[in-house]
Amino acid sequence: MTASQPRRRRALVLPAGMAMATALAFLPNTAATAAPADGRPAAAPADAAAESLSYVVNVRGGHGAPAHVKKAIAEAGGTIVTSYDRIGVIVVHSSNADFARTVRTVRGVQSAGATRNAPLPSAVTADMGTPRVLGAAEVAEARAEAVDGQDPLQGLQWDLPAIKADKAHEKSLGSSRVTVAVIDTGVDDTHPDIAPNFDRAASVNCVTGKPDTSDGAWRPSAEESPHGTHVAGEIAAAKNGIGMTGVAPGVKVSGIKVSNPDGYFYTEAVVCGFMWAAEHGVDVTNNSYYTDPWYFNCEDDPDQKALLKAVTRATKYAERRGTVNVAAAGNENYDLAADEITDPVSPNDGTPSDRVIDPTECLDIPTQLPGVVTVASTGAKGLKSSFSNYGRGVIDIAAPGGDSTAYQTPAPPATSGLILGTLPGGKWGYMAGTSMASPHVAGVAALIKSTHPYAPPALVKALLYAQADATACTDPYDINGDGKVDAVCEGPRNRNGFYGWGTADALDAVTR
Ligand SMILES: [Ca+2]
Ligand SMILES: [Ca+2]
Ligand SMILES: [Ca+2]
Repeated sequence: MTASQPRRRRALVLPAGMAMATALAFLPNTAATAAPADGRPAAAPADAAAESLSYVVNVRGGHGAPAHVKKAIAEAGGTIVTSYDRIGVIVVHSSNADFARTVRTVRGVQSAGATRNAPLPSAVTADMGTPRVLGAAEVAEARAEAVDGQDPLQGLQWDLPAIKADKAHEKSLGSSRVTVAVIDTGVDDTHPDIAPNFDRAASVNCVTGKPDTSDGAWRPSAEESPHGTHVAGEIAAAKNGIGMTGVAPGVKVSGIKVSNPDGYFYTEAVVCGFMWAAEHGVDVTNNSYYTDPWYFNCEDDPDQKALLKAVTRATKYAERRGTVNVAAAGNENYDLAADEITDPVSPNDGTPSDRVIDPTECLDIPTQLPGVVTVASTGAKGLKSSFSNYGRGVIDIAAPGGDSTAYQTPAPPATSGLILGTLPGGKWGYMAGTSMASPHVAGVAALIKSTHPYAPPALVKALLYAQADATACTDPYDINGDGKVDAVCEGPRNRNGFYGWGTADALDAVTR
């Protein structure tokens, strides 16, 4: 099966029996070439001027767009798609190549920028790999070895004991009054492990930047990525005697679909997603992606500045409304605290070029935004995953996202170093990435919220960090064993660049 997958989805597909030589492709310097969608054909930027593009226009929040701004948007050839008045973010389509430059000069417009380089709708098609679907023999073997009181596939989930979730479930599965929203490629709520815990009221399709609440609009199509469905199962697959068990199998999970059919996560969709979560009682959002088309957004670029402002306002609004936002740190083995990084993939819907940026000034959205929980990935040995981004003062916490089985081999009965999750069509399968680490932290945050129902986001985050098990730097870090150091960790055992405050702890979340 060939699936269209988001370019910047934060999962890697690592074959279980990956040979060392092949696995090297995931190591530093070559990590970018191993990124999921680098084979995507580039759209010609010249096309962009001729066809309609999408923009965000930021004005002062709270009162709605002033009439003269609306008029100026229309005069500049823009059509307002929707307006998030509380945060002062207006989503606009325009075919005027000078639209952003024109409206930036209007009184009351604080910033404005194109959210993409590809025209609407994008004609670019991705041809991507898929997760490794669990075979019938593997299911049968896992079922035969299943422990009493556990779901049949739980023996394959080494990631649950890694955060003491198995022990936690003896005390609590989490509260059905808590909802985690999966802001992602869509969620297949008909899956038998997701259906029992699905929150329809908190689910929506935000792909155009404007909520589409029609029934099932939150689901991925057959051609779209299973990524969001995998994430949803990691968080809240039911403990129901079927399949697997999520980190917080007693909480609710919703699907907020924000990626378009080509797999791009554009700013207007992401803003819509956070606003929907904020206004529909969502306690925790999981964000296993970066906003396209820029891996890093620099404030000295007028377009990127507008995208940065729009998503910052939306995440802050959601947090003020009680939502803890959790996000994947990324899969390029970048040191996000370094003086500079060369980003070879942006803009990923135009013509990318090597761009040297300072990651303390140009931000990876949403994971580096203020208030967002930044999650690094660990493998089956509890060490930083070969691909995981890191950085002292940037990483808040670590959790299992898997790694090549050759680098970090799990103890039996688990057989794969990747992470088991749910897949559309009633299947289960393995994926790896910081995309898979973030949901573990979202699940633990949901357990904390279950234990402390009145805790505001700041307290949930404080408990998350205080309860995390301090994990000292791995030094030297030579994850592929070739004698060359692959990344350097800085900081003390309770606050360092690989693991932040430590490894997430599900047992403390339900008992303290
Ligand atoms: Ca189950
Ligand atoms: Ca602990
Ligand atoms: Ca090495």
